[in-house]
Amino acid sequence: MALHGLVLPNSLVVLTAARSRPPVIIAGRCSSARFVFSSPSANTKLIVPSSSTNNPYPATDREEEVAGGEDEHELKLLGTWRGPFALRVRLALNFKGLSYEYQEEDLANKSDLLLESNPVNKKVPVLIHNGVPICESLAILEYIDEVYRGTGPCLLPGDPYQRAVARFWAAYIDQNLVAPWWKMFVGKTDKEKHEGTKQTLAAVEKLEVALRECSSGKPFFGGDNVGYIDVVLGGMVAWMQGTEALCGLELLDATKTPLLLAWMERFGGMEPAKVVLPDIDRLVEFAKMKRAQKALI
Ligand SMILES: N[C@@H](CCC(=O)N[C@@H](CS)C(=O)NCC(=O)O)C(=O)O
Ligand SMILES: *[C@@H]1O[C@H](CO)[C@@H](O)[C@H](O)[C@H]1NC(C)=O
Repeated sequence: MALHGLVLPNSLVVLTAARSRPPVIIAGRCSSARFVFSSPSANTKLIVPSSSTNNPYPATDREEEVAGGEDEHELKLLGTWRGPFALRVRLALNFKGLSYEYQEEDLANKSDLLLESNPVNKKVPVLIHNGVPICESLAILEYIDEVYRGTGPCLLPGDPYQRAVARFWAAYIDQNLVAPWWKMFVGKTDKEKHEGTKQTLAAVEKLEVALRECSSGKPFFGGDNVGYIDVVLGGMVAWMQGTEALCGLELLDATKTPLLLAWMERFGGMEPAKVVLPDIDRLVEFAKMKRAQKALI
């Protein structure tokens, strides 16, 4: 396994920055099939794209070196171990095989770095690339995908229509799954909780259809590889798995959502996901405690 760091939530975690050798990032093509995460080398950042026939955006045949010095690859992520928004960014970084420094934030006592980096929303995640902050998880995912186009699998597809579809479902997940799930979990009244539950269940049924259509029989929303929708939904995997313990209902079942159920198992079992997805029991315990305290989670 290529992660030379311990994943200890609530502490500063440094996921190996192999500084001895500068990363070379090759732009121009997506290496759709190459999976770099499990490389035993410390220099997992050094990836040459496979000669894929995938046509990325903007289309170009020229492979061009866009980064040479180590300063070009200074990535730091501010997040929380449990937040679905920060998790999706960590998933993306891991699946692309990028090393980064991770800083756990205490949302009740935000760091100066967070307040300075995201003065508008003061929220996590924030990705800081060579000192420049990028905010909002979906914008961060697109940024990573564009800047490290030659590194690891592409998140967004090369085809503009397919990209629009992927962005559609990402927005759908935020609006129709993440937000209602929250309402189901911490709704102030029974009516609100009930509404949240109804919306959440409706969303997973729609996502079942989306998975069927996007994957065309392949393992992921992204097809053969984990893509944009996979990591966006991936941030919710532990919460989805903890739903029964937290809200008293099974979110996915083998009859109504067989594909999503299988997807969740498959995704959660992959090494780049396993190292960041929170332990369900710990998450459930933490979430129950915060709900009881009516505290910010
Ligand atoms: N739309 C944002 C949502 C980010 C978000 O809601 N982050 C939460 C943690 S999960 C946060 O930082 N909350 C702190 C606060 O609101 O003060 C994104 O996609 O990045
Ligand atoms: C808030 O965070 C700072 C460091 O960022 C720390 O020194 C301080 O003790 C924290 N305060 C509380 C109340 O946790």
